[in-house]
Parts: sequence; structure tokens; C-alpha cells
Amino acid sequence: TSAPIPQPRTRPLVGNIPDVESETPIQSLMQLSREYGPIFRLTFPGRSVLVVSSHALVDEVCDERRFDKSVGGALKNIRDFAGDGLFTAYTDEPNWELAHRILMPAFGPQAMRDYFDFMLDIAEQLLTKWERLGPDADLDVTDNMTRLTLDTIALCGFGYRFNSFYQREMHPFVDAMVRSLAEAGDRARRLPLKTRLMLMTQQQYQRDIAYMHQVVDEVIRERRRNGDAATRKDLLSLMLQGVDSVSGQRLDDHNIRNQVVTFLIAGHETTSGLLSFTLYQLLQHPDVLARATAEVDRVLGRELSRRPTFEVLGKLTYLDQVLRESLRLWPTAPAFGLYAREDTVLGGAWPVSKGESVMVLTPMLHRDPEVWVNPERFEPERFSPEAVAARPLNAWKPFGNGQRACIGRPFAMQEALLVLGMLLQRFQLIDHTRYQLHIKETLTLKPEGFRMRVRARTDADRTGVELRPVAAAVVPQ
Ligand code: FDE
Repeated sequence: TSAPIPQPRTRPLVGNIPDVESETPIQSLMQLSREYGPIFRLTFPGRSVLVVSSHALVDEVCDERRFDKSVGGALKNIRDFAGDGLFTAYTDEPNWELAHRILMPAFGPQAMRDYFDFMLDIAEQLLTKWERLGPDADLDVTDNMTRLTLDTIALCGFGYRFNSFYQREMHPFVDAMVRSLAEAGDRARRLPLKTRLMLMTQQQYQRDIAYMHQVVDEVIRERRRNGDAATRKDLLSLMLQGVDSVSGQRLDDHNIRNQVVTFLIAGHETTSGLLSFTLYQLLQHPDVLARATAEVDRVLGRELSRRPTFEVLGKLTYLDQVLRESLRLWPTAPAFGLYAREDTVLGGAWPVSKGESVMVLTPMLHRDPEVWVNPERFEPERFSPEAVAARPLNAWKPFGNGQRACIGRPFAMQEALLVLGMLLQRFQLIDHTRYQLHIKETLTLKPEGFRMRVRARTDADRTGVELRPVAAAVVPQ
């Protein structure tokens, strides 16, 4: 049996462009999936995509024998600046496999240990700044987290300091990156003719790309100049020196530049969003915050001087569940693309032809009521070991799928655990604006306009009497 795949009405020339809000495409797709169901088709000039969001269908498309990562739409445009870097490479492009093999050790357990002190360095900068700003400072959460994650990936990955906490404005690399990511996304939903007419936008795009490459070339040049590649074990030294055990090949200079751009992009937008959404959820759920804080006090200890160690981080198991639950409701990389290797049928009914694109809409997969009870509720208990073991495979995919899944996952989780652990150890979080979630989309998701205050915890707080966020009304002004 075969059934027609639902599709919103198409219009001449533009197809389904008007159905997807340009500022909030993912939130539009979430709404469409509520209306059209677990699979629907969208047609854009020159391409068409099937959006899937139920667990049953996602489970099928995650079968790597039937589907492979597709580099189309926005991702294909990102190749304008990230080229054949891991994120934007085609799986059958020789450089994907080569770089994947060479760079895997940079995300292994030993590497995570090596990065720990650098992560701590940047986390200290953030916390020290907040301590000095004091309890009345209005902290822009996402801005601070973006500074933190950019500085962290650059220091751990490339031994380079952006020193974002010492500048008023964010490093211009961030602006260039955010603008070019947005343009790469917009182009995927715009008529090519329109793009050709937008001369200013085109020039800005070219300038931003040139600037990003210039920054990256400087990072590489600095490493070559200092010549400490032999002693430092980081991403860049693996890129410069790593030899593939299978082919005996190395990465060429052009590919190294693409990889550095890739890691700076992939390694910070998503993790910054993860940290911001998690802080938002903690403020919304005082019971979860209290439990996480109690765990931090138990594991990290009560004296502020006691810094977390690499070993102890693994014991923050509840906080880890909080992070996973945060990624369930708002996976900050909210979709991934696949294509059918051969003609096939999904759900026993919907025919998909060879080469056709499928998009997994992760936030809706993560709300499938077949798998998640009361999906809109924030409940870290869903990630207890027992609950995880009882869940079917492919129900939670914030890091993508299979061989093309996120290589940076252990890095991002370690960074997020460390920062949140230290934050809860030192501060009481205050939702002084009674923030209402508003999501900004730039290919990744982030809370927009999210501000909070923090107050240094006292010993009394740490005895467990007062671990709740203080309501705005009772905060001394
Ligand atoms: C990847 C990734 C993914 C997939 C995509 C597709 O498929 O298209 C996802 C979903 C993700 N990733 C997610 C995420 C989240 C978070 C938080 C993160 N992520 C983080 C990070 C960090 C770093 C450094 C990274 N990250 C990186 C990366 C890379 C390189 C990639 C590609 C891989 C391959 O090979 O393909 C990814 N990531 Fe991520």
C-alpha cells in the first residue's frame, strides 16, 4: 500500500517558501508537523524535502544501510566557508573519512583529560567576572555563554585565546560567523535570482568569509611560529601532524583551515545554546535546581576554593540528566538531513525515491507521545539509567546519527557539566525579569533576551536551607 505524502499547498515559483517563517524556520516546521503529521513534504525552488518527526519514522531513517547524511540546503551553502571540513563534507568525499580517523583521538577520553585545565581556565574567567560584577548586574546569559564556549573551543582546540571576557564587544569572528551562517540558511529558502540581486548582502557574505579565513590562518600561523605542536596535544597538533593509520596520508593545509573553521562554528554556538537553555530550565524548575545544587554540594564539596577535578565531574550524574533533558526539549542543533541510498518505503506506506532528502526534525521527535509521557514537561528523571535502558533506540538524537554523529559530544558535555557545576557551587540564580522563553534561530537555537542575576552563596545556603531561586519580589534592589 502506498499513500500520498501530505504537503501544504504549493504556490507557483516559490513552492512552500511562504509556509516557513524566515526568522523562525524550525518553529514553523514544528507547527507544520503538528498540522500535517509525522511526515510531510516541502518544496523549495530546485529541491524538495520530507520532514519526519515521529520515533517510528526516525528509527527507519537512522538505518545507515538505507540512509546517509545529506549535505543540502543550508549545509551545502556552509561549504562556502567550511568546505570539506567534517561537518559539511560528503560521506563519500575522501577527506571525510581521512579527517574522521585522524581527529577521533582528539575527542577520546585521554584528550578530554588534557582539555580539562583549559576548560577550567575559561570557566574561572566567567565566574570571576560575575563575582566582581556583583548581585545587581543584569547578566545577558546567552552572550556570556557564547563568549565562554568560543574561548573554550579555541583554547582547547588550537591553543588560541580570543579573550572574550576582556573585551566589551564579542570578537568580530562571532559576528562574521553568525551573519554568514544566517545568510547560508536564508539562501536555502530564497529564490536564487533574489540572492543574485542582493548585492550588499553578497558583498557582506564575501567579506565575512574572507575575515573568518584570515582569523583562522592567523591561528594556524601562530602555532607554526611557536612550534609547540610537538608538545601540545590538541586538535590543531593532530591536524598538523596526524598521520592516518590506514592510508598513511595527512590533512592538507586547505583542509586544515576548513576543519578549524568547522570546529570554531560547531563547537560553540550549539554548546552556548545548551548552557543557556539549561539555565532557563533550572530557573523555571526550582525543585530541579535544588536537587542539582545539592548534588553539586555533595560532589564538589562546600568550600568554594575546592575546584572540580576531571575525576569528580563524572559523579555529577543528576546534572548530566538535566543537560540531556534540556537537549530533549530544545536540541540546539535542531535538525539533520539524510538522503535515501535506494528507492524505499517509509512507515510501510510512503514511497521515497533514491536520492530524495529527508529532514529529521529533532524537537518534534523529542516530543513524540509514543515515547515520551507528557512530553512538554521538563523531567530529568527521564534520563535515569533505568529510564534510558527502557527506551527504544533513536528516540533522543540531539547529536545526530551513526558515523556522522557529533564528534564533539564528549567535549560539549564535559564543558557544560563543568561550567554549570561551578556556577551552582558558587551562585544562587535569580530570575529577576521573570523571563518568558523566546527562541532565536540562527541555524542553531538559543534563548533570546534571557537575563538573570546571580548572588554569591553563603555558608547558610550551603547547609541546604535556602537552595531555591529567589523570586524577583524578595530580592533586595
Ligand atoms: C556533528 C553534529 C551533528 C550532526 C549533524 C548532521 O548530521 O548534519 C549534530 C546534530 C551535532 N553535532 C549536535 C551538537 C550539539 C552540541 C552541543 C554539539 N554538537 C557540540 C559540538 C562541539 C563540537 C566541537 C562539535 N559539536 C563538533 C561537531 C562536528 C565536527 C560534527 C561533524 C561530525 C562528522 O564527522 O560529520 C558534528 N559536531 Fe556537534
